[in-house]
Amino acid sequence: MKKILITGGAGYIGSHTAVELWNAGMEPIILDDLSNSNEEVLNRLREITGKEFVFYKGDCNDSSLLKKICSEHQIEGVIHFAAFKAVGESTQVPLKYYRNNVGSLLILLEVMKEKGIRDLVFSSSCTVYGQPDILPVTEATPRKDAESPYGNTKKICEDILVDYVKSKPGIRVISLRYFNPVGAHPSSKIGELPIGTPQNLVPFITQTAAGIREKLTVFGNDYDTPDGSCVRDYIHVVDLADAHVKAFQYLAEQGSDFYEVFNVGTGNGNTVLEVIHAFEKVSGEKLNYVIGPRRPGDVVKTWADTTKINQVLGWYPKFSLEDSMRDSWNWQKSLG
Ligand code: GDU
Repeated sequence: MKKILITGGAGYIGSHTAVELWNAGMEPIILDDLSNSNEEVLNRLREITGKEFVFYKGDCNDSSLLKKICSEHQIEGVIHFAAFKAVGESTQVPLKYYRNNVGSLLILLEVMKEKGIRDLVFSSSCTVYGQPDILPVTEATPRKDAESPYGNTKKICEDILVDYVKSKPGIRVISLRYFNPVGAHPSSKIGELPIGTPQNLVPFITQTAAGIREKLTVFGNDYDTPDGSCVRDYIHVVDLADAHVKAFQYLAEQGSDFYEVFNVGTGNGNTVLEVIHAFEKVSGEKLNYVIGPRRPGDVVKTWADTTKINQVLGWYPKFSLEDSMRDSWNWQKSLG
């Protein structure tokens, strides 16, 4: 069985990807420092898959640990999720973000070179597009200056990968530009575990409905959108996880020194108010929300053109926005 190292494999997207890799006949080897997760996730993965995944607790910047993992397992590919992702925090402590997010990629690439590991899937983000001039966003849409150090780390990592592949190191790389991941595993055994007050919309919605937050504030309803609230492309995390499986299957058919980027979204944009209403419909809960001021730095509207990933990887999303809201809500309720 092909062994795939998943850095950040105990995190939100990483844990769901571990399940989908296993379902597709690949064995995930998980490395995570548990800075945004916990060991219970490993138990949950065992409950879902019936398999105890190999787990290393540690930092992806630790090259000796990476080498140790690669000498203990014949790793054939890597998915590099491990990164800090809080946009606001990144503006306060940018060096922490550059060191962790950019530094870990450099170390990982060096270890991959030394150990002869060819395939890498990198977690990028639609944040690299900023507010696009034309919608939907294709992979050819020009990237914009990043709005935050976090966003800049994703852009820089993409640039590093382009330059590195050009130097002909013998590797094959796909960067997946995620739109907004939401939802949880339909088993409700794994999902997003935001630390402190959630910054993202859907965890804030579910925590409000659960009574943990008093009310949700909709950040603006006077934008140039169908109902005035911002538009995003919300992709179910299991569909997103499946895109990583398809990416590996595709990489296996490519020659050396290959680099491609793919958008991963549904191809549909939804407003904040539409998300709230979808949540209310599937949960049967009335959400306490108010309209507040715009959030500085918010992109007004963005959604993906998914033609490339549909045609090239044969990947299509299976879950709807309502499925995502149902699974997010069931996950929230499972937390008690
Ligand atoms: N929103 C609210 N109220 C909230 C939280 C969010 O109205 O309490 C709105 C936002 O204004 C936005 C939408 O909900 O219109 C989605 O907001 P999120 O914070 O969930 O997601 P963003 O699209 O703003 O953020 C995403 C990723 C980040 C980062 C960012 C870059 O989740 O990790 O990549 O894009 O812009």
